[in-house]
Amino acid sequence: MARHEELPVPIFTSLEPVYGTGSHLDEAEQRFNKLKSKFVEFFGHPPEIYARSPGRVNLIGEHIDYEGYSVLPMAIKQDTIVAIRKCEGEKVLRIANVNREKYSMCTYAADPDQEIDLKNHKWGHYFICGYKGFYEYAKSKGIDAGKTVGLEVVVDGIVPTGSGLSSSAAFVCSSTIAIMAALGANFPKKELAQLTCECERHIGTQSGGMDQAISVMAQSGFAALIDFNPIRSTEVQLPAGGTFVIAHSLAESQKAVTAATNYNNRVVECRLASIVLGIKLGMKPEEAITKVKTLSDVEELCVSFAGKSGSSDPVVAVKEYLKEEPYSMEDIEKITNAKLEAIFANSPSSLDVLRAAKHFKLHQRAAHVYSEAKRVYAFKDTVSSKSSEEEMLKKLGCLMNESHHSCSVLYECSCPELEELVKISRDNGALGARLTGAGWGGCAVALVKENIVPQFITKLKEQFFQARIDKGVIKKNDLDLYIFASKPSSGAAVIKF
Ligand code: NG1
Repeated sequence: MARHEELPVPIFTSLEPVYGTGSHLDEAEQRFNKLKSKFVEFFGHPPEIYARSPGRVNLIGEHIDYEGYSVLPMAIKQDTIVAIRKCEGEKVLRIANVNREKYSMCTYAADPDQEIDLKNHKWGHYFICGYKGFYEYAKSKGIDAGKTVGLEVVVDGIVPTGSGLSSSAAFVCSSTIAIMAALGANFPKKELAQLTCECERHIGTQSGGMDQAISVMAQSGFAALIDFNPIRSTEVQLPAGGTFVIAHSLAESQKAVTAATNYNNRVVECRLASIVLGIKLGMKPEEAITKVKTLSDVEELCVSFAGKSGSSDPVVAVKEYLKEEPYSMEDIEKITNAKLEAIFANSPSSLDVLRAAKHFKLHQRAAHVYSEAKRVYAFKDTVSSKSSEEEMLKKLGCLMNESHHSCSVLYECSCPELEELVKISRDNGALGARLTGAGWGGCAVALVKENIVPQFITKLKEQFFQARIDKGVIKKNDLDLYIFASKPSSGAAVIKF
């Protein structure tokens, strides 16, 4: 039997298979009805087809997907729905949003080769990522995508933006799948996961593939271990007595805007760390520069170095060969025998990083990546072990706490609001709590025993959110958008009524 990621995106004729029953279904029905009536209001007729893709919460494995390491996220119920209709006449893409006050209609030419104007950030750019991605993929596979046509589109997204819950991937994946369905194609889920990861890079971040992979491939009731190169997803059954509570720090993480100093900066630092390690461990500089792309590429060298002292931990090599003090550009160029601008000449977003950076922290970033990669497997092994549920939850909580410490101290992707939220979560009985997603704002995720979830949420509302309500940062009535318990939800789907 084919593994589920080999299968195409499921096509449903009703909402139950996606949203289950009860209040989730009622809420979804209302959203689909509203989306349809907005479509009629904007374009004068109903859509032909809908596609939806969820956001995700990453349970463990932060900032390691782009280094080639496995991660362990789960899909959440909040998703983005894209309603779409082809229009044969005009070759224009019209992208509207149910929330027209916040997101005004964006119009683009129906041209898959168009460049995205990164200097002029617009919400509709994420749809264009999917549009370009669809055609790039079709071309690479020799699939005839036919003549370009106009598209009318209305979007309804309820994954909070800038929250570390991957609203961007939910939007890019639902857009790509809607375009694919409107044009009569359906690619296997793992191909879609790969293509949506690549096409989201048109927005300027050098993202790994975690968010798109889980959004496309998630299965209701399970978290997933996602491996890369090739992409593969393995179901992970979480212990029933624990619940993951997600809370927003209310600091918005503007990943695309801060890419040069935050997200892409870390990608570049990891590349530099891996090149320096490669050279220190015996590679010729030219060879390291051309062959080594990620820390996983030099892991074997590091492990065999560690082996000399009876260890198998790559961090032993990091401690030996990467100094803790920040490196200047010149320090690194002395080791690489090449200008950093030359090494990154083909990557404009990396050149932006070099222009913005004062120095580079290689020891800390590599130590985070190697140790976090191990924690992902320790998490997976713990849930599949024979330990009692009590022990299992305790161990998972510890791993989450260690992950947060590493993100905060070594990777420096936390912020004061996240630190406060994590501390309050632990003080109120969380077995473990950590930032989730890229960080620098956005959400924290806490592992809480099922039986204390209501009181845990009440305490966080009192101790973290009340002061923000008093200051007018958020409205009391919106609190449930900012703190909620989450169970693993289903992945992407096409809906055709
Ligand atoms: P967020 O910003 O939380 O959606 C980003 C990346 C992931 C991963 C995490 C950090 C994108 C689309 N996603 O997630 O691939 O690297 O940061 O673990 O850039």
